[in-house]
Amino acid sequence: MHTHTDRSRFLSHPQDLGVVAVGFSGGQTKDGVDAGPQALIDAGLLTQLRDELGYTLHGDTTVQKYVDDSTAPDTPYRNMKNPRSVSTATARIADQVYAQAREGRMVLTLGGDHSIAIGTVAGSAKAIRERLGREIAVIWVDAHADINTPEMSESGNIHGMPLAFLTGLATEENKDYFGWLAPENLLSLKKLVYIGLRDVDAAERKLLREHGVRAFSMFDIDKYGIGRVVEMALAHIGSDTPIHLSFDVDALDPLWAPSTGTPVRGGLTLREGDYICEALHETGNIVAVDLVEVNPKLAAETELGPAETIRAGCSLVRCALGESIL
Ligand SMILES: [Mn+2]
Repeated sequence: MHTHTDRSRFLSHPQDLGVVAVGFSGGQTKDGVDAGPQALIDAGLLTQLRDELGYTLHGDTTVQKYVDDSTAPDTPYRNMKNPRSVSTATARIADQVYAQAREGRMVLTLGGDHSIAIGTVAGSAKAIRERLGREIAVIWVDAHADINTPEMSESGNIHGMPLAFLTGLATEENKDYFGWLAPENLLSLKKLVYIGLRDVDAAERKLLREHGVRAFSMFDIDKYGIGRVVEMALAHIGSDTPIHLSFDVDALDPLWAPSTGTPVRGGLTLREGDYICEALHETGNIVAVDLVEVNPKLAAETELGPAETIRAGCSLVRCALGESIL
């Protein structure tokens, strides 16, 4: 039996967990990532959080589908694919995350592709600003930087763009295309830290350099070790800052998480991933956790592929929410 610590700097009800289960795949083009949350739930994740970590669960008990019932055709706009349905879904997700977070609860969002973070981070930022008058920091654990502006993007897939919208590098007036994002809830580029990068587009690299965004690539993890990297990441955002952890399962090496849309070799070991989550939990500063890009339909031919990926995903979430070895 492991119990999570109730010590939380920013949550009034840290033992209460608001669950948002997002069956959404419109931010990219591969089938199956919308089945990620159900696969995690079927593997017992929510039961484990309730029975082993002692959380009281709120929010979704079944996965929401975010079907776009608009009759307008979802044609590309500014190079974005499915812009209308992603904008509509993420606006709803922002409201759901906000509804849980304003109660002072920890929020867990299960994706879904990483475009959904446009909603989760916006919802967290709004709730924390209103409740505490503070800005959040985002720790983005990922193989990719996901900070393409629509015009920079080579693929047009919005799951490669969430941080451009969230930080205001990409702006849009039209409410049907992310214009609903409120300027006061945007994330400061100084409060964004990456861990695990290894596949960064040239234009993104230039942008990260220009803006001095703190990023720890796999090179840094090899050089300093994961312990020191997390320490430096936390030092950068400051010890008195609410943390939203957005964990893309593709940050893990495909050995541990093959069932994901854009796997890249040379990634984190499962232990390094778990360590990041454990160490962030230890700060008592986490206010929200996303786990995204688990796609049980991919690497299915390897038989263990989906099962291993789901198992890894469950482990990451439990560690972020307080599971410890001893
Ligand atoms: Mn990502």
